[in-house]
Amino acid sequence: MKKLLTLVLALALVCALSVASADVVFQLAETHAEGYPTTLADQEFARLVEERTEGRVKIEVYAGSVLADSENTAIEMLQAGTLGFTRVSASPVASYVPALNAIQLPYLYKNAEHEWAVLDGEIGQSMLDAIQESGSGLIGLCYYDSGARSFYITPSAYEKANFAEADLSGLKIRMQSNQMMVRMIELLGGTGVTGIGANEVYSSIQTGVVDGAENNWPTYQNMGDYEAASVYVLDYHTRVPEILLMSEIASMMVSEEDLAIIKEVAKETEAYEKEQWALKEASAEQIIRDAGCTVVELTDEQLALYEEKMAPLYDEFGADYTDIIEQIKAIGEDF
Ligand code: BDP
Repeated sequence: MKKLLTLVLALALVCALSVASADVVFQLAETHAEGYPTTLADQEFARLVEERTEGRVKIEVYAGSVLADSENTAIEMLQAGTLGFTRVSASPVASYVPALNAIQLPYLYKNAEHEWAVLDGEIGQSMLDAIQESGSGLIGLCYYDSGARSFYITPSAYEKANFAEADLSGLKIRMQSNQMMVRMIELLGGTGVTGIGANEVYSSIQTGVVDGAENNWPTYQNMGDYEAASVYVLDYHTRVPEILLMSEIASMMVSEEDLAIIKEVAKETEAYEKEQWALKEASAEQIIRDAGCTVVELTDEQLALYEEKMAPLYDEFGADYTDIIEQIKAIGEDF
């Protein structure tokens, strides 16, 4: 009887242990607010991971920069293994994996279709692989749409500069934390200011720390920046995708089978995010136009000036990736 009891107890312990070790709970840090396309996609990713791993892997999504005050902090937490996942812009990731600059050079893509043909093709996959192989401690899971970025400034800054000539002399513009982006604004005559999170841009414009920033319609609207800088100059300089990242340390805490599920499920959520993106892009533009902001459309000749002035970035940041850049341009011939 005693033997039987011991056996039953031992079995119960093994079961409890295996249940406990099978259940891993990770956190995912997101900069954007609840309801933003990337947040919705993170949540869909978390839901599918839990469903497909039958509860072995759980992911809790924290929106609104709650877990990390900047995307760089989130990336460093992933490297340290104190955070499992984050959704960030590819721009700060390039500071850790420079090859990523090759897919976010200015005027690289003809349109969104061209960009997605690249991201969903061999080049996109090779960039995700490069993140993992770079020794950065990061795993790139998939891309999300982030449209095109353009400059926005206060009315007085708009008067001060000459946007028709792509001359931003005298302007201080908040840029993402990426040397290439800082250099981009210098090529237009302005000064790039980094170290300001996307959620701090509004107050930085209001207090005069910067004259403006640059972003897509949804972030310009959702962060409320259009209320502080009401002139949006549509130069569409870059298309910088979003990236969903996993910590390499976290990846060691799940089975190979579950890691494969995580990677597969992430890719599946791209389509969902793109749908949400299209809806948000349209509604954000509507809100901004209805608010009476000045939306400046540039002529093809004016756009060509921006492209020309920013062209040195191809040599300065793309010299090691000329093959990839040429391939991207070649893919563009179909669009
Ligand atoms: C937005 C991206 C977000 C970045 C932000 C930025 O979605 O990840 O934090 O730009 O400019 O478009 O920092």
